Amino acid sequence: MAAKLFQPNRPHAKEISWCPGCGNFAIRLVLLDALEELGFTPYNTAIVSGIGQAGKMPHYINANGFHSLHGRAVPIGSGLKIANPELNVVIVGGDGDMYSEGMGHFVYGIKRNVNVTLLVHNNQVYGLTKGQTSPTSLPGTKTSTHPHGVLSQPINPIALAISLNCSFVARTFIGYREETKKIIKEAITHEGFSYVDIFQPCVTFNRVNTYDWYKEHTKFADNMDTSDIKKAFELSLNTDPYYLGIFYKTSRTIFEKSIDGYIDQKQPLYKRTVDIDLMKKFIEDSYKL
Ligand SMILES: Cc1ncc(C[n+]2csc(CCOP(=O)(O)OP(=O)(O)O)c2C)c(N)n1
Ligand code: SF4
Repeated sequence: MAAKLFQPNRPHAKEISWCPGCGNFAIRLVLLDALEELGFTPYNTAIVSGIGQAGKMPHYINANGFHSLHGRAVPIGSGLKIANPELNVVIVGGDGDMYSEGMGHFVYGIKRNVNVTLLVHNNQVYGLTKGQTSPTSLPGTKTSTHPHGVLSQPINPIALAISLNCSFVARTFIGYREETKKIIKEAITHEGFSYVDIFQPCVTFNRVNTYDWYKEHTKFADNMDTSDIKKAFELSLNTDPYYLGIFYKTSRTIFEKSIDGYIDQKQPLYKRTVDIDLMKKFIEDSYKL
């Protein structure tokens, strides 16, 4: 299906500033289709991003959008969802954005478990700032910051997320569009913090992890038991091939359902009126402490 609802109709919206051949184009199309097939509208959907090439996504989707600060999309998207649980919040970022600048927030997003979806465009390099080493760059890869090859070992975000009992953990490669769409749809409909790492070739700055490389080095795991955390962790450690698919799913109470603000009242925070006098008293009392 070619999604229409989420195609931007703003002036110059067609001027997407990604390099021809960049994997971000296909991720965008798959996401547009997924949102439309789930029956969402631009009004009840919000795309929140950090900084980077992937971070440009809110500009290219006709929905509510927030292009925030480097590494800060998870707390912003989570806050948005807490203020308005009626919104479908999709957070988007790059591997640098999420696993370097945003690593603390990635970990705490998983721990807090707000009902949002996180998509990480993992191209194993910093794209926007012209090819520096990222947390997932492979040892030996020549980058602008490591011209003789990356020295340190890469972060394994899938193993990390599973070890934190993340509510939904998946990895895919954008070369497999239909499978990616299915996984994204399942992540969005899952209740809890759902996380999908998407291998996305950066055709300009990463000459190692190309479309062909990902095809050769990835494989959908057969019959994954998504309830078995130990097995999921074991599969996540494999690097030859890197397994794709949904590794792990678990049902955890979401943050919104465990805070006082929503226990007695279901109305979104943003629709409630603020009692200014009560607020003043609260602030004054807190000064007295
Ligand atoms: C706090 C902060 N540090 C550094 C930068 C510079 N910066 C902007 S984008 C970027 C790299 C983004 O790489 P990645 O998240 O992998 O996304 P990609 O561009 O590859 O999609 C960096 C380092 C910044 N904007 N803010
Ligand atoms: S630099 Fe890389 S990630 Fe950025 S638009 Fe170009 S191909 Fe895509």
